Amino acid sequence: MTTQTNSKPFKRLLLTGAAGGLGRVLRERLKPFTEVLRLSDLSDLGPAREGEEIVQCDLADKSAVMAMMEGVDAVLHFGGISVEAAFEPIMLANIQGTYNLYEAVHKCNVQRVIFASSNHTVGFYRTTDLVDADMPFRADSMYGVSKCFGEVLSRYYYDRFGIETVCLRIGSSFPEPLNPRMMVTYFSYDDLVESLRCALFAPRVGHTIAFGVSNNPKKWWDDSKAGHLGYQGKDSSEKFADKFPPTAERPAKDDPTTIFQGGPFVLSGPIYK
Ligand code: NAI
Ligand code: 15L
Repeated sequence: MTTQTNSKPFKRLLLTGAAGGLGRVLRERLKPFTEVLRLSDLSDLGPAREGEEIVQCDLADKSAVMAMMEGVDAVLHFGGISVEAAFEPIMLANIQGTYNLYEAVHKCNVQRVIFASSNHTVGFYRTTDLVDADMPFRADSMYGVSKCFGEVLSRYYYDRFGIETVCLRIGSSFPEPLNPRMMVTYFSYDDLVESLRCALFAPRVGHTIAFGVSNNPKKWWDDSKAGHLGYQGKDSSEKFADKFPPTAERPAKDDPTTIFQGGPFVLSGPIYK
């Protein structure tokens, strides 16, 4: 005889960046994992729905971030500036904000963080390279540099305090690829949720750097060093191939957005070589 139970694996998960593009997707899709989903953002999140708590706060506000972390079991850190911008706002949201988050995680004894890192930590590798998690950073923008900071900071909190983090270097997570580059970087919402499930429930993750990408035909990233998470992409950009036939207009072969993995992010300044 099986006993029916309503209990969910986590008591309280915290999602930062909950008003953003991915946050709005995850708002519904994380609920099966947790009794309470605490949602946070600088922007308005509307009223709390069933099983939700809302905390509107600026990640750059250390005491507000500390209060937001009370009673949390694990964090999905998606908040911050998600594109290239001036250094000052990136510094406040992504650098100061991520530091504030880890200080709060440490003080509140949270055991695991999933950090929404980015492919732009390695965007100055070439589109002919196959990049793995142990290769040096080659950020393509100040935004990418801020994500490198988050990866290094999370490694520090693991080595010093044993706080586990999965840094998920997300490719392009949108309903569908928006340009030919995204045929390589596409990460479907279903695969995003599956990779988060793996990152939350793997028994031990230590400090893991994983690539967030679907099972697309062409690959720039070797994710084998995150094999212990058990993530297998089920979707593929292949089904969108008709959107970008070989005859479709695309940047020239010698265009920087063709040469470098980061695509348009490499155009945020001059390129040395
Ligand atoms: P988004 O820009 O739509 O959402 C980010 C959210 O963070 C926004 O709702 C914004 O209000 C909030 N935020 C910004 N500054 C804040 C602050 N100082 N305090 C509190 N909240 C703040 O971005 P999206 O696409 O949802 O991405 C979510 C995360 O995933 C970001 O960290 C982004 O860097 C990362 N990512 C996303 C990718 C994608 O393809 N969507 C690719 C790679 C990384
Ligand atoms: C990112 O890091 C951005 O947050 C997202 O908006 C996309 O631009 C994505 O990378 C990408 O590389 O397509």
